Amino acid sequence: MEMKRSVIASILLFVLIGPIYGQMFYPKHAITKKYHLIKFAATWHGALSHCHSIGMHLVSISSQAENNRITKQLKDEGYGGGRIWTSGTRLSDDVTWEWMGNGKRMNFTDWGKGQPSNDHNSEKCMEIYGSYKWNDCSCDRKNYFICEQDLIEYQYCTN
Ligand SMILES: [Ca+2]
Repeated sequence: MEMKRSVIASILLFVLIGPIYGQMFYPKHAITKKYHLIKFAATWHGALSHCHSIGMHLVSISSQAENNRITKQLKDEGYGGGRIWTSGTRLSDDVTWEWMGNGKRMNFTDWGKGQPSNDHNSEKCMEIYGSYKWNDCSCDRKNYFICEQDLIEYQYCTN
């Protein structure tokens, strides 16, 4: 009986204290992204696996704001006109463009004029090229690429 009572007391304590405990150890946080331009040339699959190997993802671009941020960073790093892999691809069903980095469909796009052109029916991966516009090209091409890192910023209450 005594044993039973202490088990119930422990469960009650856990239920009551749990949420407070959770608040203490999981404060509010926001995820921000950091982009790393990787300056060696790799195929699209090579770029994808390199980013994974360093705990990141090959970059996905989900909005105009994100596109602007990446364009600005490339300019700042002096890579105007360089060809850069992103995780954009239509490899999964040959039709639908999606981001391999985050598994989402490509909603926002910024294709260059006449792109995606699918030259020789062999362009299934997406690169940034020319004036920072998007182009579909062969996944076997060797490009520099951008790995995307999720940074978790904790926001502690001060009052
Ligand atoms: Ca093309």
